[in-house]
Amino acid sequence: MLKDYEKIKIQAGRGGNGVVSFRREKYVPKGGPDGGDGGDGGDIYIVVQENLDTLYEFSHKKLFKADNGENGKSKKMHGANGKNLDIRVPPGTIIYKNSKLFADLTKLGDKKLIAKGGKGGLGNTKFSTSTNRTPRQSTPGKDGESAELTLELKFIADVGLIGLPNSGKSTLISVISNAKPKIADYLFTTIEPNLAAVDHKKKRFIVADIPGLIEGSSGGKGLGDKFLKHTQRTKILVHLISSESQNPKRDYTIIRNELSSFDKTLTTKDEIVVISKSELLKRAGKINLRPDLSISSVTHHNINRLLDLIVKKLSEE
Ligand SMILES: Nc1nc2c(ncn2[C@@H]2O[C@H](COP(=O)(O)OP(=O)(O)OP(=O)(O)O)[C@@H](O)[C@H]2O)c(=O)[nH]1
Ligand SMILES: [Mg+2]
Repeated sequence: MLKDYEKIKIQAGRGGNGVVSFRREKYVPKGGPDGGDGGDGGDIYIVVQENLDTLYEFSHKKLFKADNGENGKSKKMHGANGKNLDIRVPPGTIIYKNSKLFADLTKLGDKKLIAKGGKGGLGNTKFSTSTNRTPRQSTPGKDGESAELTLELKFIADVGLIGLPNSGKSTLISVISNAKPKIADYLFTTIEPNLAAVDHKKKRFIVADIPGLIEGSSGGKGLGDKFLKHTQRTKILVHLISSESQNPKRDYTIIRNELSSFDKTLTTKDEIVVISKSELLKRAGKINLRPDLSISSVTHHNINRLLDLIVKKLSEE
């Protein structure tokens, strides 16, 4: 299962305690205070990393803690600070902290402090005054910040590949990228969205295969429309309609209606309308839809033209 929505808990490190201690040296019976401060608790950061396109890790690990600071020591020694913790998420992760939108991280390397570690406490050295040279006071470290996070992943892809089941989306991906998706002559072969990187004429773009759209998806039919959120950030849509269809225009309208029910702005995205399996066209006869292009993933007819068109449109965005 694609993991694109998870809840976790985070706990930044607690500060170490300050300590009460007095110098002990030969021939100095009453040494002054020498208790050191506690170290600060570790902070927690959210970091965007490459090669992650799911929130899978967060489906089984639910609690993330940064290290506590060490307590202070005698000889005015400061306790060590707790180590910070980086929580690594894929590009396109939206983070809610205690149910409030905290950040929408889209770029590799983006890094944000999400929970501050507690301050270390003060050792008794800090309480020494002219009137009190033997303070027995120190303060405890402070708790680190804790929070509940909701992580929601919306893929960052350039192109959303949409179309009814069996329209040839996965086959197209297998022809234009190194991805090896499952391909078969039945509906819902692909059950979750996949990302594939396509290199064409020194340009690279990311395509997301959005499976499972059928009439009624927005009402929960089939796989439902939950995967459509992964098209929201794409720059363009490539809409495949099989030449084998009895009624290509109807196929086209079904998908457009589903897009519109999910999110009206999806229908304003730049779209390339493609008739797939074009080498079967002769048999299928005339079709009632004017596509931008007809392609065949089997004979490779117009595949390069499709890629050219995608690159051109992406450069116009
Ligand atoms: N003749 C011909 N068949 C094709 C072509 N492209 C795909 N097919 C066939 O069409 C069927 C469906 O292809 P898929 O790529 O699995 O279709 P899909 O859109 O990914 O389908 P789902 O994963 O179910 O949504 C398979 O049997 C493919 O071999 C093509 O260009 N020509
Ligand atoms: Mg498929």
